[in-house]
Amino acid sequence: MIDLRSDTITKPTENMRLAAYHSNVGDDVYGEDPTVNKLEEQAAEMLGKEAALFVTSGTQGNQIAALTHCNPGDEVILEASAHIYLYEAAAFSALAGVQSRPINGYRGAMDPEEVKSAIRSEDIHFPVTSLICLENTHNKAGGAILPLENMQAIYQIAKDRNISVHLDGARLFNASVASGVTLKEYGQNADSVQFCLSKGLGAPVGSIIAGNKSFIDEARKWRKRLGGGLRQAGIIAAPALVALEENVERLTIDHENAQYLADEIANIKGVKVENKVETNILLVNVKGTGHDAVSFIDVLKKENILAVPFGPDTIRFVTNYEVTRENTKTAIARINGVL
Ligand code: TLP
Repeated sequence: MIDLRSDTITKPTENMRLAAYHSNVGDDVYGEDPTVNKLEEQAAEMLGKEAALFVTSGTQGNQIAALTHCNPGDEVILEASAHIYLYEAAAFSALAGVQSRPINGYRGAMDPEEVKSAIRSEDIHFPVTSLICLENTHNKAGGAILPLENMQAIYQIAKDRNISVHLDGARLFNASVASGVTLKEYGQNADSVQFCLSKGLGAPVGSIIAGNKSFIDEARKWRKRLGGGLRQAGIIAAPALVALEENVERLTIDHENAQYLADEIANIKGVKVENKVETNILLVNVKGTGHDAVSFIDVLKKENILAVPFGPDTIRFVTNYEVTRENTKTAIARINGVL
């Protein structure tokens, strides 16, 4: 089976399993888990932030950020195909009680001028704009990298209006490795940053949110309220430390494999790559095969290839460390075989 559904499917490596086995643990709700503390310190340092918090998932990290930055009834500006808007089961409204203000982007990037004009002025009829969310890399835009200048422009606008910026950096390491922009440079252009340990980095569980100390103190309280205060969490923080140590640079391999798939798919009749492949995600339009996304995925499944639908006629392939170059070649041969 060649599993291209997501980079979330990666299983912990032997080193991760060994690290979990040997991890030094304590009760993290008391702040006494040395492995969690080490992970949080290291993650904060990598992003150039004062503090960080280990959370159970990317979704939980994004939601804690909204709960911490916003009050119920506030408005949040985000890109119209942001993960937070499309794929978090409306948690922004269900949990934080905030209203989303979506803005169409280009390859996941919002036009700073449009962001500026979406910020609410003082008016009895209007909600308060308290947060702007960015996503880098942008999932629905096919792993697109937000240009640093775009982030800088939006961050400046936000600061001029005293609005917070949250970066959903579920795949921020992919962006950094591919663009050469450091995590700190990205981190400087957001007040809070969430990144996932359990995607391309390969850890079994968890995400980080980072920000200044008072933000993280409050976020820690929200994590507790949401039932995310874990006890001997070092057992899952230890593999995450291995992921940061061993799996960052190798993300380039996933990017090369995605590019390889895109180049080969370009030669196959009926299928068409929709996005410029910058990282590890590929959006493939299957309309020309006579199938829609769901039925083409069934065809692929019979060939032992897994993918997810990403639109009526679009399927998504995500490369990850379980997928070798040999696998990508086999996938191409199988796709060629059915078309
Ligand atoms: N994305 C998952 C699915 O939910 C679609 C995937 O397979 O890509 N932000 C972004 C940009 C994400 O892509 C995801 C996960 C999350 C947040 C949420 O992370 P988790 O799954 O850890 O809650």
